[in-house]
Amino acid sequence: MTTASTRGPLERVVVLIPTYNERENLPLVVQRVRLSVPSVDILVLDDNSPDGTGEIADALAAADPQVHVMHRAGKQGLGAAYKAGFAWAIERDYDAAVEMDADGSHQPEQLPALLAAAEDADLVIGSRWIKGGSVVNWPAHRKVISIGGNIYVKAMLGLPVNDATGGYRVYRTSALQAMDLDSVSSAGYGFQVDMTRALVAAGLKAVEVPIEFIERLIGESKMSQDIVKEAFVNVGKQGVAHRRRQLAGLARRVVARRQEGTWHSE
Ligand SMILES: Nc1nc2c(ncn2[C@@H]2O[C@H](COP(=O)(O)OP(=O)(O)OP(=O)(O)O)[C@@H](O)[C@H]2O)c(=O)[nH]1
Ligand SMILES: [Mg+2]
Repeated sequence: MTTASTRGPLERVVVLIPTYNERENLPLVVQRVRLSVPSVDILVLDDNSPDGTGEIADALAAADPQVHVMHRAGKQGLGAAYKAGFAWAIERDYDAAVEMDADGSHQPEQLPALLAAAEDADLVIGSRWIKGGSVVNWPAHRKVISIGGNIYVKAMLGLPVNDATGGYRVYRTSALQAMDLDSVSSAGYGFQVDMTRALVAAGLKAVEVPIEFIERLIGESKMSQDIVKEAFVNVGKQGVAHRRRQLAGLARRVVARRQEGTWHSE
């Protein structure tokens, strides 16, 4: 298990930016990251975007040695792209990997606050739903889905965070190595929840830092009903398993105390 003693300042950080049809957004977000935290590297994970985002990423990488690109065969979902990015970061001995959307929703200018919190945590989640967090330009139904989804997740899985679906994150690579990444299978929003569950299950520490999340201004959303459904069903299944384990643990404790003679029913 990773403990506080193995944490501390992050020397080498890579920002993972998954892209699918983000040709207009990518140059801007890359520039903002480089200006906000000049020491960090960037890895663009492009799933062969039909709009040519991959070529734009190549041009950015050619102009800046701190920008890298991974070209992937086709659209395989956010989760698969991030997992490939985590492996890339671990292989190259980065101390931390950041998850950041390309569409400007996650503001690079807020990255220093997330990185500072990561000095004493294994996972930092940029949170919309704690004090100081906010969402700009979301219609009421998106807020309801997100807040309701997070209440559902908390009730089912008992996770110690308010924004388990949030996708602006810093992971220590030591945590990514310590947790069971193979148990994380969801592709969409469920991926973020699943990652949080697996990290907490490994005894690692997740904290939240408030962020202002800004809805994308340019380009199309890849959010779909299927992604929401996948998250709902998976969290439900895991929630039942989680509560079952809790009940089994309670039953074991009752039996053990009875045997010790320290359990007295009223
Ligand atoms: N590599 C890769 N990136 C993806 C895939 N799906 C989405 N993305 C990227 O993941 C990030 C988040 O996707 P969005 O479409 O913004 O999803 P969202 O933020 O949940 O939806 P909106 O709030 O409507 O923008 C963006 O940078 C996308 O380009 C995918 O299958 N592969
Ligand atoms: Mg978005």
